[in-house]
Amino acid sequence: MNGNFEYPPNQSQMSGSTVTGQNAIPYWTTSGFVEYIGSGQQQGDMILTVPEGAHAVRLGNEASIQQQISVTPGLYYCITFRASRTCAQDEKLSVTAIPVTGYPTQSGILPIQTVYTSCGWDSYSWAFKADAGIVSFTIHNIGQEEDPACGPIIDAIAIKTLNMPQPTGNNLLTNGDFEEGPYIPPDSKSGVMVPPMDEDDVSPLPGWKIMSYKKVVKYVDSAHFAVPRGARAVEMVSGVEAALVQEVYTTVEGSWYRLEFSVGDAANQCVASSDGYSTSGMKVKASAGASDTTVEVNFGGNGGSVRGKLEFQAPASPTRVVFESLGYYTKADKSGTLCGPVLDDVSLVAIAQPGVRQGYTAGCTHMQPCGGERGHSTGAGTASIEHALAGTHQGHNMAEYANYRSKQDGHVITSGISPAVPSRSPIPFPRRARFRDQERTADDALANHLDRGSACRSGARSAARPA
Ligand SMILES: [Ca+2]
Ligand SMILES: [Ca+2]
Repeated sequence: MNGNFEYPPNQSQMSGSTVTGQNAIPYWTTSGFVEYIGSGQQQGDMILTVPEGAHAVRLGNEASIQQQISVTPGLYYCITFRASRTCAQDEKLSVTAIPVTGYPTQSGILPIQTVYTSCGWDSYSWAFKADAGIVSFTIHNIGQEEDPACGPIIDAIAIKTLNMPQPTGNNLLTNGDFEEGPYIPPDSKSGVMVPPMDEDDVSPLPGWKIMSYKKVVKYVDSAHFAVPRGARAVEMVSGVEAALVQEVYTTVEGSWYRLEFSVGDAANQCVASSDGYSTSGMKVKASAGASDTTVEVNFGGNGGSVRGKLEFQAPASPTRVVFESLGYYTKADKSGTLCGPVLDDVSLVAIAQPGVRQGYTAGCTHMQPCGGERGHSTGAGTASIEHALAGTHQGHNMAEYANYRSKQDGHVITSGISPAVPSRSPIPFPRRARFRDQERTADDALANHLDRGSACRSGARSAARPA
């Protein structure tokens, strides 16, 4: 309720724009230094804007807003909200959901330092499982800035039930078409960020995890982006710093599988490298088992997609399927807005062993008789790597690519996530710390160049059930 903060506060519990009573804002309980911000409000020489409507709240150091929401026990829920930075410091938000029974607490840390849209505010998503009929939901600014008023502005908080699609006989992957995911406000022209998460967190993108230290992927809709199939897909906006991962537990060690996927151009003029010069295309690396392939798209920022395919023998089970963008891309408008290739329509199916391989005689299982009756000869070495995109140059492997990029523009390209570690179930996710040393600063610098003047939204209002 009042998730967009348009119901005005009780003026007797206000001092100017500062909230002085914890129940001043209808339906919310606040603590710490919270301000009720009006669009156009002046702060020093800066005019504040709000992400939605005419009002929002700003959370100072250690400030929080909290609301009890009615949910159905056992179901999964996804919260979408907008946040904008008002200062340049590193900022993080903590979100928690605590059932009335007090246990278990589910929480997440959302990194909001990097700005992904040209207007300065982004939509973020976070998901939880309802463990009771009433859950206390809190957004807390854990920042410790010198200026206590230097906190993020929060607005447009909405909640939706998250369906959990099941794998089918035609696809061993869950939610391979990305049709299930966070609520995207219809007036949001720039999608919704899906943050990195730990292994046991509920993912806003059922089936998929975002592996990163503090970078995101963007969930986009066909109303505002070119989507390869259906109404939703994922835009990979963080280069190799964020990987989209799914563990498939139904694969059998030694059996053969085919991974297929679409890599697209979102028709958002994503045609520049992070230094603003035009790029010759965007590359996505797909890995499964011990095999990988790279697919490139080059549609000039006008939309379009190609299919990628990877046939591989599972060296272990579960099989980890990993996608990552191999570059940092920005829009052609010189705004520095980060963008990237779109991933959609991913499928994984069991296949017969494709031909007899040189030096590879394993793989005779109850599912896959020896001999390769499919007759799909692919030459020596590891599993077949096929590029669906004929006529474009072949993908670099990561080392070659890093070398290539460092020569091109001096970027530090870090190594990606290896899916090839053959370990037994469950495969531990790499710790976030692994990414800490790989942090790169160029895109954070980019964020500081953003033009915050242009609008991220059209006139329509959110239609979701407000939180
Ligand atoms: Ca609002
Ligand atoms: Ca889709």
